[in-house]
Amino acid sequence: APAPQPRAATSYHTYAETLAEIDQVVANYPQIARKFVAGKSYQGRDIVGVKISDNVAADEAEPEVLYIANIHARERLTNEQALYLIGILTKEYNATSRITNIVNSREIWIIPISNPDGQVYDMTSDTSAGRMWRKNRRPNSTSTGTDLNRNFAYRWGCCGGSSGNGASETYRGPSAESEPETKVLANFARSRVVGGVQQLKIFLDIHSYGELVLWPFGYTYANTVPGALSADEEATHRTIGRQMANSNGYTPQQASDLYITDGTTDDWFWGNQRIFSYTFEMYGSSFYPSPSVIERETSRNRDALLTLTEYADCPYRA
Ligand code: ING
Ligand code: ZN
Repeated sequence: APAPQPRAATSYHTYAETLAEIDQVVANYPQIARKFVAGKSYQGRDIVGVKISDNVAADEAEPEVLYIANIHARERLTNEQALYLIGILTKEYNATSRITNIVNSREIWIIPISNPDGQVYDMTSDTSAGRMWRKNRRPNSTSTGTDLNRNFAYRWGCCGGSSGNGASETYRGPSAESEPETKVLANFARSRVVGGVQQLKIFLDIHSYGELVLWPFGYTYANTVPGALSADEEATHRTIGRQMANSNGYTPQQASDLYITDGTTDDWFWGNQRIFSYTFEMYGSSFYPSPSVIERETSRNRDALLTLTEYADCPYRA
């Protein structure tokens, strides 16, 4: 019999609907899905994730992968992509061998809404075309909000593509990791260091839009970690990015070839934590594509996401 397919969303999930969906998944699949709260946003909302693995309650010696989405509030397809991934990994477990193998041999952490205050603000009062909000909702000296994807602590503010003006869409914040949401994500990654070894081998930050697969660095056109890794490892990092792009039809490139940025998630996860890091820019020519594309544009990444998860045991990352 064909594997049961998750029912695709027909409208964008609010924060509350996302939490309800997570509760439903963990109730339906308690052996392989567990809810976790990574921490709280500035306004006190839970930053919620789902861990998916066999023996999910145990911390097994399996390579780990972290997926995050909606660090930018208005990038509405990205939460749907995370929920899609949670859906296929659970509903197809013991039905599709590729997924069974992945769930049995990996620990997969998925945080669908990394910026809940911004997401709620963007969706409040209008769920079809939102408020075009990007940042978090913490007040600053001139305005509101820090761009969380400019607030990470690797070469923060060093090189361009972020702003010191609190009114800017790319405001980097008063200091690296100044924002509660940044701290929660970075602390979560640091918490996965067990016995001095980072268990997370792969990180993906899902954005929209532009149909791109990006990899570090953003702060420089160079692609090496100073003094660190083998040329082979650097090359493998890029090869995996190109392989995903080959699968989903996105354009693969180093982040700095799009534009120079500093303080992004990818640069910190790679430069500081030595986790293979990627950013997707999903489909669209706006942040609010018709919900009728959710099914097509999330299932489009099925193979890329499964491939990436499989690469968590890449020998360079053992
Ligand atoms: N674009 C990303 C941004 O934060 C990006 C592009 C991501 C550049 C990661 C460099 C590194 O500007 C959107 N749409 O947010
Ligand atoms: Zn974004």
